[in-house]
Amino acid sequence: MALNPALKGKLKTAEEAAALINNGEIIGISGFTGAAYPKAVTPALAKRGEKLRAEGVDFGISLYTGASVGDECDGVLARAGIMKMRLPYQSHTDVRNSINKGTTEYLDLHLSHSARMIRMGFIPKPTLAIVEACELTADGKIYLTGCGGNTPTYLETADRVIIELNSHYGDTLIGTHDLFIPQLGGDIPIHASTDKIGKEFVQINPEKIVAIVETNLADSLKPFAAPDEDSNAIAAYILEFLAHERKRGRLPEGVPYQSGVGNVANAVLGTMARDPKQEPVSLYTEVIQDSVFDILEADKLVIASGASVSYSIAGQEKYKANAHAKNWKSKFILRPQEISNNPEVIRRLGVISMNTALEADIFGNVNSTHVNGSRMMNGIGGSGDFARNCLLGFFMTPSVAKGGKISAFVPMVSHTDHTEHDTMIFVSEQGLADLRGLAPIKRAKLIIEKCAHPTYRPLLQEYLDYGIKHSLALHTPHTLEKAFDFHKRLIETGSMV
Ligand code: 0RQ
Repeated sequence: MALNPALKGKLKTAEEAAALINNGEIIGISGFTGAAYPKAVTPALAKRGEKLRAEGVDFGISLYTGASVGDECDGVLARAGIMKMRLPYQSHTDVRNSINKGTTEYLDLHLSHSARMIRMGFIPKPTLAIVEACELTADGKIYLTGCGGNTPTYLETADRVIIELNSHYGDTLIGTHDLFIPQLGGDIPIHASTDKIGKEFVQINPEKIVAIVETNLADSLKPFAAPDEDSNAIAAYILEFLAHERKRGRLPEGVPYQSGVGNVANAVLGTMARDPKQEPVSLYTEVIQDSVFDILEADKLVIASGASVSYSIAGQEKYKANAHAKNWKSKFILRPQEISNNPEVIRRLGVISMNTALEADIFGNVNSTHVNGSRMMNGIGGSGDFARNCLLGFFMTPSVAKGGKISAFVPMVSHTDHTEHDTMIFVSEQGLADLRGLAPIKRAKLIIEKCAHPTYRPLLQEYLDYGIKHSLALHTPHTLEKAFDFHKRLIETGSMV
């Protein structure tokens, strides 16, 4: 794919492109969960910013993404001390530290909301977009790499655009995109996970392109560890429950799955792939990970529709080798995150949703984001988009963290991302609690019995019993003077026990 001669004049080095970025710039980049983020211009920008700051010059930028991005964006910019503001999701240690130190302001947004808020001007529009592409035409057609993300909106709203033209994936992702920007009052006519409603490219005015930087760099995602015992146990409970629901006639065939990131999500999809009784699987999800290959190879994948393909290095090579050879390309649809995570579509399709909680309380509220109510972990990501609008929703977590010092099940969550009105089924390695149709006290009893770790069951039961005797009301019998005793003990003694 030689660069069109009309565009050759815009070729620059990463350093030359970074020199075009001003102090105070709002940069909207491609990238979603470690895929398709810029890898050359942002490290050059970090170096430039660091140098300017060492010379006493004030320099900082705001960074808008699709979701979490690699160290070549989040890590370098946070370490250089030039990330003044960040949205809508991150999961990088250095960004997290910068947020929790108060150096970086963070807008933790539902992933489906961010693009429209920017287009509407509720949040300042990006002044510059830096976008990874695998192909570019002289008339301004941009073919994206492994994510839809918020990229179409950043390309539409930014005044200037820098393209990282990355040859790593070759042409294997061309044709997998379905790019569609919804309009106020307009429909999103997706009636099945396989439906395509948009374009394979983003069209922009080519005059907006101020630099093109050629690269050949992989997404630097770590390989997945084999699922641990807890993840396998959680996966087994979920699959047993789904089989039970199907038998009772409460689970229609063919409804798609969303699974969050990480170990448990991989364990669930891996177990599905190995189960000879498993029916064909459709994914209407946000992040497509290596576990999709197990389903593909078991010949059980109908379609994987998502906002990104976040493959390990080995996974990227595997995809490239099979994209044409086995026509794997036809099994993927990459969408903007306001479509992959769209409440209207999630509800219409009846998605089965699986996400991980940091902690949950006995009455059914979930904290996905804040340790001890104040320390940001990653962000709500897409969990809220799916949890509130799915057909069936699971929140999964090991029953304890930090070697048993922390119980994932507490009297009252220290921060609420998903309210009791949005949660349905909790699962830990101890068991599964189906909360549907249960009033708060019954929920509490079931969560304590099925999901809490045996060490913490008596303490949780004690809180519930005390509340039933002493609370001001018996609908949700909290006693506020004791509601955070678990967290207070953790802060004072290092353990919730
Ligand atoms: O700490 O890394 O120091 O060992 O939190 O926990 O169990 O490894 O689980 O990596 O799946 O992360 C909720 C953060 C879970 C994630 C969260 C500590 C624990 C460990 C990580 P260490 P695990 P995961 C799809 C949907 C919100 C966004 C979302 C998340 C570390 O799943 O960000 O769902 N979810 N998006 O030891 C203190 C507790 C703890 C705790 C665990 N109660 N208190 N620390 N840990 N529980 C993706 C997108 O939207 C893009």
